[in-house]
Amino acid sequence: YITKDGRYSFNHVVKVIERLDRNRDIKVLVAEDSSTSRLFIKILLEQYRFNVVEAENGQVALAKLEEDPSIRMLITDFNMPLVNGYDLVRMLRYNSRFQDLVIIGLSAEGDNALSAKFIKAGANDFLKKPFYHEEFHCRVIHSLEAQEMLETIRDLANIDPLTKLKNRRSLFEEGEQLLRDNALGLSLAMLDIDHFKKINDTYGHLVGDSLLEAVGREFIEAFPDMLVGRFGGEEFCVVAKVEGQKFQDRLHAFLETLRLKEFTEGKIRLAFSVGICSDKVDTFEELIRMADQNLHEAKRCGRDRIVS
Ligand code: GH3
Ligand code: MG
Ligand code: MG
Ligand code: MG
Ligand code: MG
Repeated sequence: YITKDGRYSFNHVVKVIERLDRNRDIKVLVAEDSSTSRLFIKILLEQYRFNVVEAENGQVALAKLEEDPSIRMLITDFNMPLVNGYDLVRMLRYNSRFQDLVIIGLSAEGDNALSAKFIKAGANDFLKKPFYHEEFHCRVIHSLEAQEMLETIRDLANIDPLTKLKNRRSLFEEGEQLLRDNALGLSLAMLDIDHFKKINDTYGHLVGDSLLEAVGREFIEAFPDMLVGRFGGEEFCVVAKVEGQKFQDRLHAFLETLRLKEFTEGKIRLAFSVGICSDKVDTFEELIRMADQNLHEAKRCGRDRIVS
């Protein structure tokens, strides 16, 4: 970071400015009963351009976090009325919704067991009051960047980079979980683009890629409430908790809108063959296998159709 003559390097300064710029979009909740301390922490955070919200006790903090899922970080005092900081952290971490919230615990010096308690309950870090401003800033930024990196890595592991849909691995993982959680069963559709090889051969693979990219966007827009994944090359999977006929109607409407769309300058039109399975099954693989059989049947009968 430091150049030979002891100055910050240009790259470092650019990084700091970019960090400050990103912080504007990061909402931080400060839970602290002392209004002086709260104001002080708010000012420190605002120096780093964070968007700060406040809570005067643990109960208010919990309510604010529940109503505003855009809060990314919580800085919480230990001693507060109604719900203390330690219980707040425990309650939050018990709920899967708050797993990605960055939490930093704070308390006045004295109780050495407190930092261990906070960390065990799931806080990312802990600071004793009074603290140096520099240490506060470093810990806040480190915890935040560690969380951001974790989320980046998780996305890289789970999301197909071209279509932005779930990749095959996370499709299976989430599909199996969905099946375990839904005793009434699921509906699954396997969709395969018709004659996609011909599109590649005619227009080139880059045009093929941009079509898959566009198809991914269409899927995300059309089925925000369902599990959608890229099963393989030009094969997609949609998994839903809805009953078979309703599911088929939605897919049908989706394919009709896609059919009318002109993709890219080449005005390419896409058709799909689809196999659906809505039977009660024991494993996710079984559901895929049966939908795949119906997909083959759709291809065999002339393509551009749904078989269920
Ligand atoms: P069918 O109607 O029988 O499904 O014919 P098809 O040509 O779509 O099927 P086939 O399985 O023979 O070919 C699939 C093609 O999809 C071949 C492969 O090059 C192409 N493909 C798979 N993944 C990608 C990708 O990521 N990008 C591009 N551009 N093409 C891909
Ligand atoms: Mg307090
Ligand atoms: Mg295929
Ligand atoms: Mg195909
Ligand atoms: Mg084929």
